Amino acid sequence: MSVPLGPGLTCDEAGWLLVERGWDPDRSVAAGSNFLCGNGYLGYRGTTPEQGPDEFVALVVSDTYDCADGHWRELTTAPNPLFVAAVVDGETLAARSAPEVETSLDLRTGTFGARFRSRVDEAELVVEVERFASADDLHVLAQRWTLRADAEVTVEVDARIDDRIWSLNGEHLPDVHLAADDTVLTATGTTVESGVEVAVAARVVGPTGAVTVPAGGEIVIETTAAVVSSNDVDDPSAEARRRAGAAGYDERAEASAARWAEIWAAMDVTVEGDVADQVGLRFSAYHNRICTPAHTDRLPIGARGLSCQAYQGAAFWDQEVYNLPAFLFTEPEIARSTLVYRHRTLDGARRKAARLGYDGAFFAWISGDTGDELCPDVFFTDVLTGRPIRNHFNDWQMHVAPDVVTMIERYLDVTSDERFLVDHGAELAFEVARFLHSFVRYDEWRGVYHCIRLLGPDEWHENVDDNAFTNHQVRKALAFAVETHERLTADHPDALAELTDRIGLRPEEVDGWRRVRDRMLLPQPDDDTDLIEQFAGFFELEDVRPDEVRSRLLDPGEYWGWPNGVAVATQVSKQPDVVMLLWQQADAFGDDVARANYEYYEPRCAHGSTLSHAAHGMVAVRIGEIERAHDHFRRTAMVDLLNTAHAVVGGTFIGGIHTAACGGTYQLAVNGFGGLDVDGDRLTIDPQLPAAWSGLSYPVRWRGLGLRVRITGDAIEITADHANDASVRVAVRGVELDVAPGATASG
Ligand code: IFM
Repeated sequence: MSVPLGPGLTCDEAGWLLVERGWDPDRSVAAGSNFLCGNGYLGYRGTTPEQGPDEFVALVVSDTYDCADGHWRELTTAPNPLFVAAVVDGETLAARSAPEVETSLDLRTGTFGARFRSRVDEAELVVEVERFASADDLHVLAQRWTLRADAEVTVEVDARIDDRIWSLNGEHLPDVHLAADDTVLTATGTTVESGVEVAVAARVVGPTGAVTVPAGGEIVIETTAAVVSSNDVDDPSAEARRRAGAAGYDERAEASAARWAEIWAAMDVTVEGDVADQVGLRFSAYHNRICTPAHTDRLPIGARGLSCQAYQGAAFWDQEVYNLPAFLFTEPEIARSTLVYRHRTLDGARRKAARLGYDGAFFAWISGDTGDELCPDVFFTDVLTGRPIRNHFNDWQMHVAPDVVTMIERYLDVTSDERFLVDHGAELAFEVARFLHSFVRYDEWRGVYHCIRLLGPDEWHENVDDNAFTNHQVRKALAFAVETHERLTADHPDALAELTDRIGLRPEEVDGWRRVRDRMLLPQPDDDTDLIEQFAGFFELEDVRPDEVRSRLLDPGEYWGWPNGVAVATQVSKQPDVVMLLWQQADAFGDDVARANYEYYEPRCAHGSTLSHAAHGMVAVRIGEIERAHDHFRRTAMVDLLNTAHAVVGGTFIGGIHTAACGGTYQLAVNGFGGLDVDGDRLTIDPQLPAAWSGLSYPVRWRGLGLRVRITGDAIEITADHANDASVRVAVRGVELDVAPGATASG
């Protein structure tokens, strides 16, 4: 039996298989992203083999940043090695025009499927497709294409590398060279500005050209393809050919499925009682994993992953706040390598700080392979005037810098990975502290430090002072830098001496961090209302709700924010800001403050970012508003499946998978409803499930130990892995348990 999720969209009862019936051209951007095959190295959109660039076919390759149009540096889309078309009587059999069509994604193995039925004269023809991006050999894609006919028919089969490429901003591979030897086709090209050679090879097995299919017969084309760039090896073309020819479809499929089984064993969360939530959660975990370049610590997690080139295949603050935490308790080595990426790209952040007149390192708002700022000064257009809008995301939205540092602190709390702190974390924290120290302004009259002229998480209100979220994050990051300095002084003096020497750190700098930490202006809850003001003067803005503001639009495509959008002079926010603070610094405020601010700010939030619902959901769980949190969960888990976000804003394409929502969904399920956290040297579990969930179960990997938590009604069961070499200490609703290897304990 299938379970309905949305128009045309269903899943199986086990919550693994997504199926879409029918063909809705309006959903083609979303469907291609949703049914993406990927593996952190490449992403191949969920389109059918006969489709072309005008239908958003894309093979997005990581580590191929290039600026082709002089404005946007983005990942390169490569020639399509999986193109297969069958032409009968001059007509291409196409899913788009077939009377019956079904596409699917099996999340268990990351396998895309398609099936469409067409009639040509007397013959009924069925095309079936199966495809995956190998989780085992990350350069490899494989596809099996089958055509069945119930009456004899002659078809012209065209299986090749399609060098027509969908690219958002300019042609990155203007000259693609096609070649073929006996068994393998290749396409090679070099990116225009960065000079990266990209090679795609395809081994096509099966009959091509004019083929007669007998009545009741079939033809099968199996393509094993590989993509390699000169950032991987010296001779990408030879390597791509080698990998494409190394093994056939079945062998590749088996190896990939085996790797997926390991990945799911580490991260699969099961929800009992609601199949839609189950599949939404798995869909999110799948995409959060395949958008992550887990194979390297050199590359970022893109805000749209590898589902298309939107947001340039680059990292925002989303990476640390949304994507990374989903790995903290499942594959902590991925969380680590994501932070090592920030360390490796420190020079880019240093260049940005210096360019803008600051010290230390100011992380790019949009960060690619070097850490240099990729966010252009101008990216939206005023739809009413056609004039460009200068948004200040790249120079004023500076909370990304302390956000990275506060996530380092969180990573250390969870993992106690001292080595990371010494080798990478300390330098990151010190360089960010230098930046923050140079950014803040001292107010002699009040004796406090301010953050002025900035942009907090709510992107519609630019040019504000003392944004509560930012000021608190700045203080936290500085406190961490000071503590780290003290810790290294005590425990790792040699490493500190080396670092101090290398970055030229002076003792008075650390004193300066202490001073700012102690005198930072920290917006506090009002004594009467408990409300924290989003930024200085926020409560003086017009107090209206999102619907009222929406009704003032002259054009539905108008940008709501800076400098003169409809939300700017109002208290309507694009996304949580104070609520974000209550999530990220939960311990800093009591439950009453959390409740008052959630109740005040949530109705004034337009949820104009897909980052919004997860944050609200986390705070709603904290204040015991579980059903409201569940509503946020559904909205964040289903944003892509139900295609509820805009693909174009202010004239800029921002479609694709919303990877932050994916990471947020996972956090809301496990750390929110599942109540998983850490307190010193013990795990804490304090769950609160939505009424629709009769059970929740999740795996945990923590400090080298493995366990599974199972919650049903009021019962909580912890089963420790047999392979553990010590007991796991867990506080279940405040009661401490020591669970021996292989044992199960109940709380
Ligand atoms: O980082 C986010 C931002 O908070 C809202 N706009 C989209 C960005 C990328 O997801």
